[in-house]
Amino acid sequence: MSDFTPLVQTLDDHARLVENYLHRRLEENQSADLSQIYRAASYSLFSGGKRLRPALVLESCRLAGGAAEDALPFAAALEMVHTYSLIHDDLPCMDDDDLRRGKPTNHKVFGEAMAVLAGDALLTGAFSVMLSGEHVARLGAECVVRAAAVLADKAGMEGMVGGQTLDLQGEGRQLDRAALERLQSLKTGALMEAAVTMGALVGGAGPGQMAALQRYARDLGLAFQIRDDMLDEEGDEQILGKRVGSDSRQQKSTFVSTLGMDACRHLVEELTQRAVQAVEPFGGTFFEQLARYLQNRKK
Ligand code: GRG
Repeated sequence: MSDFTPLVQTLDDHARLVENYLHRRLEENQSADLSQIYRAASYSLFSGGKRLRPALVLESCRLAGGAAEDALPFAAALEMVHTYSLIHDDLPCMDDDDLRRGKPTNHKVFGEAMAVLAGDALLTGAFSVMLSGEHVARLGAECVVRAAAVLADKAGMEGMVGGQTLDLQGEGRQLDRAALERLQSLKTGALMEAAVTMGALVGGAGPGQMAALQRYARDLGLAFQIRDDMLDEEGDEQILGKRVGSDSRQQKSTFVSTLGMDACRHLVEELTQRAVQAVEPFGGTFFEQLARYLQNRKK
């Protein structure tokens, strides 16, 4: 039985760092007459997410030999993009959910139009954060542009948006394993891969480290999504902070509906093992602990 106390402490430390940074950035230039859009965006941004993606950015930077703080704007930007995706995913025209992280979804509080704008503002704001002059002066334009391009690609049509598109198209149809893996590698895996790639770029990773981290992120992302499907079936709504059973209500194929619960458990184990092996040669204790921790997560 592993002791995850040090890992949880590291995740908390990273979350605090990123949240303080986000608070500073959002409060910096706020015009008094625009308080409503700031309130709507902040409501979801500071509603208690696990902050896994920013932690992956910071730790990848560190693994590659950089200072984690140098990657902070990328970690914050990624969390902004992730939050936008959740706000839009919950809208009536998408998954139509009324609960997220134990709180009413953004559109339930601020209305649909403001929720759309809050998502848009977080997406575009992420690029303002990454491309700020101060940050470019510190890291150099080439590094910043390359890392920002990674997020643009992985969040876009050949990334998360593409995954969401396949998800919508798949409603009411039983997808096979290959189709599901493709869909989820885009919808969930793409941002995980963006996280390690941005962090590794800022840290100055060599090709071996970069490839290992990307392999890790792909396997971790898939394991994370399969676990998500399992929790949607057998999770506790109180702990998850969202409704369970939404996939079957919307007639969506999941790894559980395609493979069954037992096969999912084995697959998560296998993917976790593979993820751990990918980073082992680089002394990735944080990465190993995180993969094992997420394997049995309850939220
Ligand atoms: C609307 C463009 C667009 C995309 C939406 C990410 C996404 C695509 C939808 C969210 C719904 C969902 C179940 C996605 C799968 C990925 C996933 C498990 C997201 C939740 O990530 P966590 O658990 O969330 O890290 P927290 O709340 O901890 O930040």
